[in-house]
Amino acid sequence: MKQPQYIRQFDHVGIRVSDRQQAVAFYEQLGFREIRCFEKHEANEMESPAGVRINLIFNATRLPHGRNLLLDEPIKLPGVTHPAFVVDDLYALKDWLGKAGIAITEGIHRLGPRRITLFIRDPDRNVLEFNQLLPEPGSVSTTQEQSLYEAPVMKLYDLELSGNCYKVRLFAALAGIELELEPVDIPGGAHKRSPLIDLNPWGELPVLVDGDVVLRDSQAILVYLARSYGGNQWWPDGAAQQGEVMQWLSTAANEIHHGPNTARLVEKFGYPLNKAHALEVSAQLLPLIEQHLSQHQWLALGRPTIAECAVFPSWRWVGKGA
Ligand SMILES: N[C@@H](CCC(=O)N[C@@H](CS)C(=O)NCC(=O)O)C(=O)O
Repeated sequence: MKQPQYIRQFDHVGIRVSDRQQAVAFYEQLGFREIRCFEKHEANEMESPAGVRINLIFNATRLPHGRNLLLDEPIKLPGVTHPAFVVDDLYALKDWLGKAGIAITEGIHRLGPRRITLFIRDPDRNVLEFNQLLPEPGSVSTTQEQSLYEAPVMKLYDLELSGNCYKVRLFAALAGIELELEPVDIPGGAHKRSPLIDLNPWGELPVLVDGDVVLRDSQAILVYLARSYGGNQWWPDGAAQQGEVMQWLSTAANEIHHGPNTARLVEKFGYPLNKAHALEVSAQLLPLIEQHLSQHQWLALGRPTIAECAVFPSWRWVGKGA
């Protein structure tokens, strides 16, 4: 049976934080003002000039390496992941965030037909989403309004059968990163002509375009996506940890590329490459990976990272001729 009251609006969202002073200062910067304290509940209430309310709850334990338990861990726990606010001008907010030194962790992207969006983190790595709602398509009158519909979506120049492109698609899918795929006709040589060759003079895929950022090389793209949008469970902060993941990215770009990848290119696509050498490299490489995986559940850091995304696509078709 349906309950008789319809829910009219949100009253507030509760956000748990670990350092009261730091958190209040951060949310004040965003325009909220403390209007009430609930000392018994270790919480306050803050309100924006437009009457949007949040409650900060001051009893969090800060996790090491600035991780967010709901979003930055490989095992996804149930819970409310983030509040999403509405502003009038998302680009003005973006400019201000840049000046205030607050990192944008995703966006500005178009998200569905209704809104453009960007994401930031608070000092406890709680995710905050900001949206500008798009006018109804029929009601758009000015060129400024029109341009909102052209908000850049991150684009991957892609070939479905390419293992290097697959690495990026796999990671984006795992980390929930929205990518627009732009298929490129490699057999027709589109990657050696303008506009692709202007984006990547190497004449190779994948290529990622995210606003002003243009990147070639699947490993570089994995690092960029993980660092910008994936959270540090995928690409850690510590030097030793980065080194541990990097070993596998290099293995992917070197031994895997010259071994199993090259053998596949000859076998499946008839590339005029040295298959005997590729098999020799593979014969040295594959037992090393097998041995590593017989002693470790994951390639690096005891958890899934972008190392898996770099290595798995080739591993998947070894011996399968796929
Ligand atoms: N190091 C690059 C290698 C990229 C690469 O070899 N891409 C292939 C597709 S998987 C390509 O574009 N080849 C161009 C060609 O065959 O002409 C990466 O990891 O992305």
